[in-house]
Parts: sequence; structure tokens; C-alpha cells
Amino acid sequence: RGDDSAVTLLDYGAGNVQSIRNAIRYLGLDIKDVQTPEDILNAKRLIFPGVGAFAAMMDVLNNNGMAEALRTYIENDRPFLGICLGMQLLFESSEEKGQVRGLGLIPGVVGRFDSSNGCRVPHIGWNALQIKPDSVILDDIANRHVYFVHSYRAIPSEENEEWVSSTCNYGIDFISSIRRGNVHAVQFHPEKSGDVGLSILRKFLLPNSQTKKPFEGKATQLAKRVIACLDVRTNDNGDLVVTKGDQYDVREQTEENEVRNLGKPVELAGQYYKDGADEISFLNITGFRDFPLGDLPMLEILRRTSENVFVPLTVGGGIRDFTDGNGRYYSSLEVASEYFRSGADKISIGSDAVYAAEEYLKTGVKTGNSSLEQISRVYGNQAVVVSIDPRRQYIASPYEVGFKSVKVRNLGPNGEEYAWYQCTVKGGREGRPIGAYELAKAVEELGAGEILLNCIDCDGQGKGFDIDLIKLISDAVGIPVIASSGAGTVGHFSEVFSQTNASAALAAGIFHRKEVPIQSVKNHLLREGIEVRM
Ligand code: 1PR
Repeated sequence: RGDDSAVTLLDYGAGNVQSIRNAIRYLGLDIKDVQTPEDILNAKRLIFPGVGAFAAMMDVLNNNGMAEALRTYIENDRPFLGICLGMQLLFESSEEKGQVRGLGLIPGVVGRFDSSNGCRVPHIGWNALQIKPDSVILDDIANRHVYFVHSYRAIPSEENEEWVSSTCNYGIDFISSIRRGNVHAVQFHPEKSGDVGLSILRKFLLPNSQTKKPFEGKATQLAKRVIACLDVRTNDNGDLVVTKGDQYDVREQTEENEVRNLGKPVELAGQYYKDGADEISFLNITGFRDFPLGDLPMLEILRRTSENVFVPLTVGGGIRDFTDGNGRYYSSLEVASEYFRSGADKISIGSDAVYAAEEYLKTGVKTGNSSLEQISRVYGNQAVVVSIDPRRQYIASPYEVGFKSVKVRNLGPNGEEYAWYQCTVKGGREGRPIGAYELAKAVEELGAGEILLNCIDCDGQGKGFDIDLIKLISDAVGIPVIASSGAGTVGHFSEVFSQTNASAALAAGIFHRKEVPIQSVKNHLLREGIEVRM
């Protein structure tokens, strides 16, 4: 293919744009990276997947002359698709880090979602669009969900009305896409919106290609997410396998005592994508003791998965500062960056977030040096999940410990009426002097964008989620909470969504053992009146 068929991509180097690269290649097109402002002016079609922070992005674009080139390119009505921050920069200014000027092409100020109206910030997940006629690239996707992940938004007004091609509601109506002539931009992520998203990209990139049948759906609001989780580790033969524990013990109860092998990570992730998983998580469960960048197969798994899976991918395990055998120091930011470059959309921190929260609660000082703070500063808090591995500790009275406890539905072994949830590190091997409630609130302040809430007691038991724990944490924080551990039937999913404020539910064993297909979970939730992405 010559340059003419290539898509020009403006990657100004601030973050993870691997997903959009994968989606463009999946559609059979080559990518030409912008090196100079002239590359923008000469582009046949330009995609700008804005990532990172608004102010930092505008600084870079102003300093290297690209802001001016972008303005000219868009004013000349050349084919443009901005994504997320790549849409926000078209507005006059953003309130992210004070008042920062954008390109000023569309009237309006980009402001932060207000969490006081009951909505969790960041806005993460699959939401519905109200699409106007002639939106062109959105024409075929009415009533379907698309994937959002952001904390800032622009509001429709009389002044910008002529630009707005769709809106979305999250506490308020905000602008989810704009279109004027050949200029398009979307707040959501088409490259992470499954088939619907690929169809949007196809319409922009290959406008003459045959139109597929319009998608049909009934999306009206933010959907509850169903997430498939793959716990990955090396087995005793040295192969990377998907495993699954009982209360975190992943070895067979046989004489050989081998690591349970439930399948190959890339194949299983691809299958779950096809089955309708809204997100896929990989947890490198021995990352706490092995250095993840030494674990090249894990990075290869991410690379290969992200080439064909177009829903968000989270990867966790081993994210911390590390010095290797040769004395070379790697910051946790470098580890995370490598995960992002390999195709992760979010990273998840377990043990290291516990140490950071303990330190913060002890000193009251945010040093900015923890892995959590560093990564969320560079990649945004929406890219940082904190995975909590608590173990239930029963107590007779809430005054017995200095940690927040709950009155439990099922009494403890000695008739105890209360429990607190002790955080652990190193895959549940070591209990720490901090409760899940205290940890969740601390990591939210330190910059976590989401919480993956496991429960060691329930893990692999198939008896349902720990509703007491999930209610406690999802009521305590303003960021989304993913309920995890214990799913055994479709009813467990409707239970957790109807009795707690969880935004998503994650399961592993029932999907790996093919006991309950993802589609059955979603059909059940729909029947129960809980909105899901179909
Ligand atoms: O501490 O930053 O290196 O991160 C390690 C990560 O690996 C953490 O996210 C931790 O939860 C995870 N992990 C460590 N050891 C294990 C283990 O099982 N031995 N897996 C482990 C945790 C829990 C869930 C699981 C759900 C659903 N797995 O992710 O998938 O409990 O299971 P179910 O539906 O079958 O009940 P760091």
C-alpha cells in the first residue's frame, strides 16, 4: 500500500494509543505517524486520539507548531476524527488544571463531571447516545452502547448547537460527538466499543465501503458491566496458563499438587470478547515476586490479545518500583508504561497500593511518589485500578478493632455479628494492618480511578458475592467499584447490582469452566430490568 491509503495518526507521545493503532490495522489500513506540522497539513485523513491531560497536551501542541497546523487542517474541512481529549481540544478552553485554552474552534468550556449528583467520576463504561440526523459516522449505531472513560465533558448550548451530532446523559446531558462537514470527534472510544466502535471507524476511514445492516439495540443509559477475569501464571512446566484458585489457592488437591490449568490466555480472552464480555482483566498473580518486565510472555499475551479484542483490557500484577539482578532500577511508571505500550488500557495495582495507603494514613502526606500517584498523574486516574484482596475477620463488637466493620448477614463461626475486612498483599499471603474501607478511601484520594474489590473468603466458592463488603465499599467511595469473587449463578449478578452500588461485576471460574455463559448473565440481567450492553 502507498502512503495514500495510510491513515495519519497524531500521537504526541503522552500515553497509550496502542488500541487505536490496533483497530486501524484490524480494518486493513496502514498508519503514518505525524512527525512535523506539515504531516498534518498533508494528511488525507487524520485521527487524533487525545490522551493524558489537557494542559500538557496543549503545551506540547503549541510548542511544536502542531496546534496551528491542526487549526488550519480543521478550518479547511479536511477529514478529521478526534477521540476523547482529541475532541475536547476543539473547544475554547478546559477547566482541567485551571483554565487552559484549547484550539477555540467550538464555543464552550470543558468542565469536570459533578459527583454531587450521585454519578461516579470518572464516567467509566458503556453508555447510550442520543444521535442527531446526519451524524454520518454514527448513523448505523442508534440505540447501542459505546465505551466512555473520562472525568471532563463539554455541555451542549445554543452557541455550539450546529456542531453537536450526539449527546449522552450522565447526571447531565453532555456532548458525546461533534460533526461539521468532514470534521468529526467523539468523546467515547470507538476503538474500545466492540463491533459498534469498529463500524464507526470504518465509516470514517472507509466511507465508500459497503454499509452493513444498521445495528439494533435498546440502550438508554450507563450499563452495568460484566467483566471476565483471567488469573495468569506460569505452571510447573514453564507455560503461562489461565488458572483459578479456591480462596487464592491455585494448586490441584492431588498428589502432584500442580497449578490448575484452565486454558490459554489469548484464546480465552478472544472467546470472552466474542461472548460479549464488556472488559477483560488479566492478573499476573505471581507478579509480586517475579519482575513483570522479565515476564516477556505476559507482555506478548497483551500484545496478541489487543490486536483482536476491542473492549478495554486491564492488566495487573507486579506494578511497583524494582531493581533487577544487574542493579538496574525500574520505576513502577516504567513497568506500567510497558503494559500500556503492549495494549493495556488500564493497569491494576494490588500490593503496592496497600503500602502506599498505609503510608498515607500514617503521615497524612501525599508524597506523589507512590506507583499509584505517579501512574495516575501521567496516564490519568481513569487508567489506574486498585485491586483489593481482603479477608473477612469476624468480631463480636464493632469496637473491637480500629477499622470500619459491618454487621454481617451470616454470623461468624462463633456467632459473631460483625466483621472487618483485612487487606492483604502478595496474593493473600500476608495480612496488613489496614481495612478495606480505609484502603478504598485512601487510594481514591491518592488517585485511583476504579476499585476491583475481591474477597478471599468468597473467591472460587460460587456462593455469591460478599454483599456486605461490596455495599460497604461502593457506598464509601465516589469512583466506580467492580464487585469480584464468588459468582456461581446468574442470580448472583442481579443480586450484587440490585443490593449494592457496584458499577461492574467480575467473574472467573464460572466462565472458564463454561458453567454459565456471559450471554446468559446478560439475558438474566435484562430480564431483571438491569441495563447491560447486548
Ligand atoms: O499485588 O500488585 O502484584 O497484584 C497481584 C494481583 O493478582 C492482585 O490483583 C490479586 O488480586 C491477584 N492475585 C494474586 N494472587 C491471586 C491468587 O488467586 N492466588 N488472584 C490473585 C486474584 C481474584 C480475582 C478472581 C475473582 C473471581 N484473583 O481476580 O478472578 O476472585 O473469581 P471467581 O469468579 O472464580 O470467584 P500485585
